[in-house]
Amino acid sequence: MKILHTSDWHIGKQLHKYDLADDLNLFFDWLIPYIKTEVIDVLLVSGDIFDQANPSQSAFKQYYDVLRQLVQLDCKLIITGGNHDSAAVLNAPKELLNAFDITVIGGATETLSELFVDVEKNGERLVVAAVPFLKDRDIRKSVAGETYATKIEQIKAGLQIYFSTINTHYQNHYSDGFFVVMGHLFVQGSSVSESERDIQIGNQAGVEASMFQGIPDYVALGHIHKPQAISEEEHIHYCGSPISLSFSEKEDEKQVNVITLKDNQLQRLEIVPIPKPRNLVAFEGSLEEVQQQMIRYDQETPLLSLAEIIVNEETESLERRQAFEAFVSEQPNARLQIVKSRLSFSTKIRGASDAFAVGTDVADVTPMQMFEKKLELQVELENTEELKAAFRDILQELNL
Ligand SMILES: [Mn+2]
Repeated sequence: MKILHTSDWHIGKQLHKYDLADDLNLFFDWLIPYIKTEVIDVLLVSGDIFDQANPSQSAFKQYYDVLRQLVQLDCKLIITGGNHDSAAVLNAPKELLNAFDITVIGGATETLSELFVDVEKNGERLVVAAVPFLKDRDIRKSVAGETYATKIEQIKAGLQIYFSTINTHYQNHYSDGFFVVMGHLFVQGSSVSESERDIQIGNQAGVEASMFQGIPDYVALGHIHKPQAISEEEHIHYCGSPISLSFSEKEDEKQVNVITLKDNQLQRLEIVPIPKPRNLVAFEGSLEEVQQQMIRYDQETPLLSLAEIIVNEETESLERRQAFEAFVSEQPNARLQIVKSRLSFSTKIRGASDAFAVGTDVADVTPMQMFEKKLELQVELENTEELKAAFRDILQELNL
């Protein structure tokens, strides 16, 4: 039996308003024949199917188009919700998709047994605990008046209990199969990129890999976009997003993980690279330096390269600002599309300083960064740390 692990498709994602639908289509055009020729029996998608809780109509179309192609293959699909997904949106067609041998677990279920999927094929038995992204309320009973640190500890303890109950359920009901646990969460030891939403308070609520107690035969994680093994020995892996979703992922080699079973044991784990649909590039320096680098850029990929430009100039002047704006708007190289640009000055004119560098798009600023900037401007405030902690709690409650 062969299992393919992927995650974080983020259908509908735009990179600084540039639609990445073509990138995903190229991934799907590669994935479908791969599943067919390699005879993949089970496809696991560990969360963040969509980029938005309320996907656009074109995002839905892309999702159903790929599902339609997948159901024509003899491959069992297991899809879980991530922090970007709305459980209700993913679950809405659940029963219909079930009729096509697609299991969808949008969010935490009433009972743990509902998360278990038992797949038997060619004399092999695979047991999947399809754990979706777990919301705070799924794992923690909020206690009024507690401190921030204890809440984090509570989330961690809650996750630990949750996953150990999953292990116990497996041991009590299915102990002879190959056991895969899916999850969409931050497991400590992983390095993050810009595009993972600041959920569960960044890194602080990360859990240790030991939480899995070495019981699953493979842990198929989603949430972190950079592919990585958290534990080689215990087979705990992030397969990463199939396409680059932010400039911080520009160097990542994207992959899917393929697990081959023999006699209900792991026979082989393959890291299969995904062909790169486009380059994301960053150019930094003075305006002249950036101009030169951009003109020299000559790499060709199936899709247009997307550029981030960061211009640092010595002294602030209107003339430099205008030159920068003209440069950005003229798009100096046909192989490149500038999607993100920023201008900053080492020496500011007195009084001209503003909260963010010129060219900073409000979409690039997280709510937390915006709040911190606002606090910086309120010089008379003394309890800023408390305010930050309270603001973090609000963001967390709202799932932002
Ligand atoms: Mn994600």
